[in-house]
Amino acid sequence: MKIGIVLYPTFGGSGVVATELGKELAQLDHQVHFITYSQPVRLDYFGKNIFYHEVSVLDYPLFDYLPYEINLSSKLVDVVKHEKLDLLHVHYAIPHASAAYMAKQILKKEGIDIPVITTLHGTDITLVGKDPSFEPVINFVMNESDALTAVSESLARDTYEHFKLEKKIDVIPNFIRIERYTEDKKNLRATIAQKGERVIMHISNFRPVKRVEDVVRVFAKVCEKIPSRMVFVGDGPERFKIETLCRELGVYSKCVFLGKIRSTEEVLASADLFLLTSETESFGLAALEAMAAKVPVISTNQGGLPEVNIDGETGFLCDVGDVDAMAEKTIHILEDDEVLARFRAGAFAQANRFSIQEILPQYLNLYRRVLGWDT
Ligand code: GMT
Repeated sequence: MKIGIVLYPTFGGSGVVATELGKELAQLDHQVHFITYSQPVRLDYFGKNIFYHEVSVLDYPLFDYLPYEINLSSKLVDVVKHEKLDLLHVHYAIPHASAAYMAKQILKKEGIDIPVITTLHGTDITLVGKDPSFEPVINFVMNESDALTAVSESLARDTYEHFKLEKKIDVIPNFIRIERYTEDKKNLRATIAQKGERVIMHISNFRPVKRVEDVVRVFAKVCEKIPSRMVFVGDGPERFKIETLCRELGVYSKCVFLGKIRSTEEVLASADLFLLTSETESFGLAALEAMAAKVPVISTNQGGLPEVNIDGETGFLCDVGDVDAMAEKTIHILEDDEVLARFRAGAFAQANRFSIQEILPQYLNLYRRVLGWDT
């Protein structure tokens, strides 16, 4: 198959999932064309089946807002036509699904029928898509997609609830490339923490939905009982506020801010526990990455997180904002080596249920169904 993958090239989970999917498809001898505005952060090699098409946006003084969607649609027409793609798989509905719809109509006029699969990732539905300024278009292009997938049962439910869908959503969970997390990693623990300290980690884009302030409050309670270090990975609009809160709570000297890191597996190998305190998460890929590194997770119980983090087995689920409960559960896991080892084993077993080997066939079966090749 010749597959076009449209994605955000950034550190967020949707870009990571889209890139890893494409790389695995290329390993299986499919031809994969990534189409976006810069080289995806996880596209760390080029092979015989991997191609990258950069969308450049024409700047013109009249434009206050760059017409990226139009440039993307034009690029999609060009790549589908000249690379003879079999299908387009777009990740994150905004603006990729509407750009693909426009390209599909243009190509239809030229006698080319290109199937479009839209994968919903979460904030494209729960935060942005359902806003009246996006809803009519997103509702329309979801219904016009040849297939629609969501990364969790929870996200599928949210989508049915907030939109007038005329089509079934296929739930295909996010996945993990386990070997990325099990290969020997240089242990950064000695550079991050002092001997005997536990390492607690948080990875996110530091947006309000992540409630990173709760991570700080949990850590401030935990480090009163457990010698520990807090490692923040990622960056975003809330980072300054978080650093300020660390100083206000007197824990700044025990915190390490590493910023954006391309390969989170390098740092996760040095963690003992992962905190994810989001208002909601359609899936929580960062939590699954932690589990692949044998790191138990304390997370909130919203959205798709209960489909990933199993309470009492891979970590614990707590109500949003309940920092007392999250601190208590964190201490429970970190204060005893045997308890920590048990949760590490549970986390790793769960990660293997979401391995790319388990999940990729679901995407391939969907592609064949959409192409009518499954007969
Ligand atoms: O908000 C983010 O974390 C970024 C966003 C994205 O588009 O990368 O993440 C969403 O997609 C990820 C991959 O499917 C999911 O694991 C995240 O849970 C989801 N974020 C939210 O729903 C808040």
